[in-house]
Amino acid sequence: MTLSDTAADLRAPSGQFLKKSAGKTTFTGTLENLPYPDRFPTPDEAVEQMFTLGYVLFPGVLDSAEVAALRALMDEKGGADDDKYNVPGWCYNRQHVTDFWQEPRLLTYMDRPGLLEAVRGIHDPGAHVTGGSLWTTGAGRAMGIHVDYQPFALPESVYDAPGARIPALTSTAHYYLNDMTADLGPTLVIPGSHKAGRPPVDESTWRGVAPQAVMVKAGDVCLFRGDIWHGAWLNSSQNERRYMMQVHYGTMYIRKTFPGIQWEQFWSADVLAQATPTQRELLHAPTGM
Ligand SMILES: O=C(O)CCC(=O)C(=O)O
Ligand SMILES: [Fe+2]
Repeated sequence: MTLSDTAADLRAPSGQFLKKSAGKTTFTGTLENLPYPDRFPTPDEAVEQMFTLGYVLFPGVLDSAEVAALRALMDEKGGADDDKYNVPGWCYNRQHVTDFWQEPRLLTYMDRPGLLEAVRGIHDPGAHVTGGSLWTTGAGRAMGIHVDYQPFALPESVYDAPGARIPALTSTAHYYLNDMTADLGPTLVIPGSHKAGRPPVDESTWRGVAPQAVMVKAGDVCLFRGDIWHGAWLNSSQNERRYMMQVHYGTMYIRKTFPGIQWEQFWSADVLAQATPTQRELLHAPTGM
């Protein structure tokens, strides 16, 4: 398959991508798990793996009390009418924006030690939080293989060129708030697939590598590049819900989905009072070199 016959239809005349995937990209093969780490990675190891495999697992970022608090916060934001999140013919789907500008209880989830150094290692100068979501999904939910952000096509050979270092412009930290099982619909990641340099088109494997499950424990985090091919396995449980938080990061060339903290009129007094200097830096909208 060449770039021209697969990715061309996904591009605007300017050469920029318009879509995250095309055609049928749902993975229905045999499910295998990503290797579970035997320890917390060092920042250098994490940064290196973000370039080679495109994802890193961080065990035990949250303790059990923090997992319970975050789940409770998600239920609180969901409100009393739980039924409204049941989408007829599909699944329970409750997703709220991480409202960093008005919710001080979210501040603690953007700068966890070890994870933050990895984020800075791949996005600096100017690594910042660009958005996120609090997301609870139920039985029947699955997501086809896609990229989150791959702004332009690159031939695969570029990634293998000696000395090449293709930057990740965006990344996402997924905080899992369940002990994951296959029937809860784990996230799927194809290791190394950011080197495809394009979104998937009518395919759910890359170079013969199948998607593998992020089979982690509650409180673990998976950080992955926006250009890696990923999706989610079917939630085949009777009535079990998967609780997950996404925190999106980007380089300074990526816009935020909310006003930067320098525009204080949009921010709550509580957040302004409680944000640490590091959190302020991450919440600041980049203003240039
Ligand atoms: O729910 C998941 O595990 C994957 C979510 C995802 O890939 C997305 O929101 O773009
Ligand atoms: Fe995604």
